[in-house]
Amino acid sequence: MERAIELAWRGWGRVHPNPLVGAVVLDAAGAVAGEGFHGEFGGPHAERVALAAAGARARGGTLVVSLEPCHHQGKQPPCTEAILAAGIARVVFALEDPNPVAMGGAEALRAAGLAVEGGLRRAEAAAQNAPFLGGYRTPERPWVALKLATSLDGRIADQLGRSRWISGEQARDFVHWLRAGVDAIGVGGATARVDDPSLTVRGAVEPRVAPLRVVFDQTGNLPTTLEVLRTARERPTCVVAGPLLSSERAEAIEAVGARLVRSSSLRQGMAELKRQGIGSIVVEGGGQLAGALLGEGLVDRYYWIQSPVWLGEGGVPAVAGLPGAELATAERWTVVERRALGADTLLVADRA
Ligand code: AOF
Ligand code: ZN
Repeated sequence: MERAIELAWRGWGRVHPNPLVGAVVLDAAGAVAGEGFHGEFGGPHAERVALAAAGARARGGTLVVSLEPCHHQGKQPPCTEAILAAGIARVVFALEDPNPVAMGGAEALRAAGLAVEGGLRRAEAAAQNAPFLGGYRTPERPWVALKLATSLDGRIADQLGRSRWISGEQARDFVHWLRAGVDAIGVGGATARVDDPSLTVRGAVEPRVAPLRVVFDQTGNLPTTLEVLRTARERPTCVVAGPLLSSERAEAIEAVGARLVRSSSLRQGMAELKRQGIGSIVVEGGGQLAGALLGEGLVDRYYWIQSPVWLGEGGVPAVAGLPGAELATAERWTVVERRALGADTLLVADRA
C-alpha cells in the first residue's frame, strides 16, 4: 500500500478534480506482478493500468489499491469488472470511495466471492486525497489550503515589507509543485499590491489546467498594472471583491479581462468560486487574509514552511486578526506531514 500511495502522487497536477490513485498487483505467490496509477483526468483508472501490466499473472492474485475500486460506468468502465475479468482473488484498498455514483465496489466484489479488506493506511490515503474528499465534505465551497512561508518567529516579511525570499529554492520548488495540483491560487489585496506576484506554476509538474489566479480584496482597488491583472487575458484571473467595490473599479477589472466575483463575505466569495468550478484553492497570504480565513473556519489545511531566520520586531506576522483562543479549548490540528526542504521545514496540518 505504501507503494500504491507513492505511485498515486504521479498523477498530481494531471487528474484533479478526480482522485489520486495508485495500485499494485501481486501474483498468487505474493510477488509484484504489475503497478499502475491514474495519470490523466478521464484516463484509465489505476486498477486497470496495474491489471494490464500484470496480465495473466493477476489470476489468483491480490490487487492493492489506494482507493476503493469504482463500480460505475463514468468516463471509464467500472474497475470491479476488470478485477473480476482478471481473476483477482483478493482486494486490499485504503480509502472508501465517497463518490455516491462510483461507490459500492467493495460490496460488489465481496458478493462475487473475493476477499476484500478496506482501511489499510486509510489516514495517509485520505490526506493524499484531501482536495477530492473536501468536495464531498464541504460541497458548498472549495477545499482551502493556506500556504505560508515564515521566519522562525512567524513573520512573512521584514519591517519594510520585504518577503523575497524568506525560504530557499527547494521550498519554492515545493510551492510550484503544490500550485500545480489545485484549481486556484489566491492572495489578499495587500500582498498583491506589495509583492505583485505572478501566481503562475513554474515547476517540474505541468498542470493539466492552469490554476485560476484569485485576488481577494474588499475594495477591488487594485492597480491594473499589477502582474496578475496585466496578464489576465493570457492566464485566468479573478478578483473577489467585497461590498466596498465601486462601479469604476469593477469596470477597470473587467476591462483587463479578469473575472469579477462580488461577495459580502469571504465565505460567500468562496461559495461563488465553487459555483464557478473551483474545487480547491491554495491561499498564499498575506497575514490579514490568512487570519480572516482561519477565523472563519475556512481553512482545511495549512502548509507551513518555516525558515531558519529571525525577523523580529516590526516584521509582518503570518496571521493577523485571529481572535484569541483559550489554551484548554483551542483546536489542535492534525499533523499530516513534516519534511525538510533544504534548510527549511515543511509542516502540513489538517483541521481536525
Ligand atoms: C479516477 N481514477 O484510478 C479511480 C477512480 O469518470 P471516471 O470514470 O474517471 O470515474 C471517476 C470516479 O471513479 C472517481 O470519482 C472515483 O470515485 C472513482 N475511482 N477515479 O479518476 C482512478 N480508481
Ligand atoms: Zn475505477
